[in-house]
Parts: sequence; C-alpha cells; structure tokens
Amino acid sequence: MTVAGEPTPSRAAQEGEPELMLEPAAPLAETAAELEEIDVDAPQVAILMGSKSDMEAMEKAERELSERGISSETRVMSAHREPDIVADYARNAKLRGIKVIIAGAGLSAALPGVVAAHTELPVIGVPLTSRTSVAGGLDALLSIAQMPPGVPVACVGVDNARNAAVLAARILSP
Ligand code: RP5
Repeated sequence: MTVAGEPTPSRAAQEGEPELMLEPAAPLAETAAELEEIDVDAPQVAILMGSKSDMEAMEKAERELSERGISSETRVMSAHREPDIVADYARNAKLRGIKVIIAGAGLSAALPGVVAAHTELPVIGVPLTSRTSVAGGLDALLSIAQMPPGVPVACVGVDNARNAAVLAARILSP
C-alpha cells in the first residue's frame, strides 16, 4: 500500500525480493589515476621490413611519423624466412592498438601481402631496391601491387617509405 507523501517502494520491495545494491561510482581521483595508467605512447603505426638491409630505406618512414608526432614501432621480419613470426605479429597487431601497418620488402616482396592476409588493418607496402633487384625494383613493385581481389595492399613508389608514412598519417587523421 502506498501512503500519500511517502516514496513509492520499489517493485522488489513490494514483492518481498532483496533490493539490488549498486556499487557506488568510483571517485574522480581513482578514475583519473586509472586513465593515467593507459599507455598513451603505444605505437599507432607498425613499420615492418623483410631484412636488416632494408633499414636505411625504411628509416625514412619512422622519421616522417616521428616529425608528425605519430608513435611507431619498427620490426624486421621476413615473410619467407620467418613466416610464423610474421603471421603472429599481423594477427595480434590490431589487439595491441596498431592502426596502420607499413611493410617494406625487396625482390619477391611477399611481406606486405602476407601481413594483409592475417589482419584487417590497412597495410601500405613499400617496394624496395636491393643488391640483386631486377629492373630497379620493378620485381618488388609488382609483387606488392598485384594482390588478389579482396586482400588489398596500398603500394607507394619504389624506395618511397616517406610516402608510406604520409599516407599512414592521412589514414589516421579523422
Ligand atoms: C627481401 O629480400 C628483403 O626485404 C630484402 O629487400 C631482400 C634482400 O634481403 P637480404 O638478403 O639482404 O636479407 O626479402
């Protein structure tokens, strides 16, 4: 029975059920402390390359991102020599907070395509020249650009890692 002027009892109280007790909201200071623990420097862009010999060319991507204040991590892994490492990295990248993957490789440049096969993240391929390149890097250019339908890889010019970083920045900007 409800009495005029008194608060209406809840449905649970009316039916003799125990009241649901809600946890009090966390104090603001506690929430702020939790937010501070989130790693704001977590890399947004991954820069991968098939060999240490690709480093000189790929460093240009890292420099461009850093100048734009975009965090990145750089890893050397070969699609042909370490296929399992590449697959694991690509599968976990999104969960780790990576938003775009740049992958450079020379010769039969499988790395960008193999990474794209294992992730939904946008992948930008950088065809690289190397000691035994054919036709000035045309081999790598075709390997990266000629992906089958449904598994896209964006492809920048030969040795143009800087453009890959600029494109990554544009993908990241809202
Ligand atoms: C590719 O083969 C690499 O991306 C590199 O451009 C090229 C040569 O590799 P190394 O023999 O110098 O390791 O897989």
